[in-house]
Amino acid sequence: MCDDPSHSHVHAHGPFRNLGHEHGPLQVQVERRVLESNDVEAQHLREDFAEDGTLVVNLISSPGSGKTTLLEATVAELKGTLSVGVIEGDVATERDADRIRALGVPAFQVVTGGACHLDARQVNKALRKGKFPDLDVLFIENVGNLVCPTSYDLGEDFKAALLSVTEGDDKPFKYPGIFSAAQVTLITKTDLMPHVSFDLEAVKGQIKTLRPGGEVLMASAQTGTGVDAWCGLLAARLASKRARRT
Ligand SMILES: Nc1nc2c(ncn2[C@@H]2O[C@H](COP(=O)(O)OP(=O)(O)OP(=O)(O)O)[C@@H](O)[C@H]2O)c(=O)[nH]1
Ligand SMILES: [Mg+2]
Repeated sequence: MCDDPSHSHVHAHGPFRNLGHEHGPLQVQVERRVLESNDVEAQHLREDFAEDGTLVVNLISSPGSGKTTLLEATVAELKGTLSVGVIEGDVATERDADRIRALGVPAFQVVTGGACHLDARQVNKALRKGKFPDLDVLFIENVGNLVCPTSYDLGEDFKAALLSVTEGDDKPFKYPGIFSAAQVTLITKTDLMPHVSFDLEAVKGQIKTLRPGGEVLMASAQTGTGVDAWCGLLAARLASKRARRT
């Protein structure tokens, strides 16, 4: 699992992939250092976000679960009342950032060129290069992957995991790391429920086991159902962050 540094993705994508002794002590040490230095950078970001009173949400899911579509629906709903910005992470293309910018919302695309997650240093750079205005809410759409992004703190207030009904009800059992790290899980594409076999109770039960007290929301960005509850959660979390600041 990726949230154990000794099983980090680094062996697959980092400069150490050819060391030839997977999970050997040297590799474990290197990976631990990578995660430790990411944690330091993330802590700086978290302090800056706290000072600015910006709520930061790290969206994580498999490719195609509906992160950008949910963001489109979310920013359309929030944009009149809150200042919203988006950092997009993808292996290639500016497509997702273009989709957000088309709605008149500032977005900066990080192209990882192969890496399967964003790290705190990339977020810091994106904030500087993106020239965002003062933000109430910053969304970070991570690279589509249920494993790698789990270990990387981006200074966010919370991770939100998305699970679409089309990708199977076994995912919280097979990829427990992200569903235990995420304070909020959004079950997406609920408009497709009548057409797929998806054991909602089993999914909810497993998420509650992995993350007692975590929130599970249902949403269809297509029909708009559940988007208001999601936006309500964001507004409440923003208000409580601001209240803590004062
Ligand atoms: N029926 C239905 N389709 C949806 C919904 N949300 C997203 N989709 C479709 O699912 C596909 C993928 O959606 P995206 O929002 O691009 O998914 P993503 O998670 O951002 O994908 P990556 O950025 O590649 O990881 C698109 O064809 C969307 O139109 C939904 O609520 N209902
Ligand atoms: Mg996307």
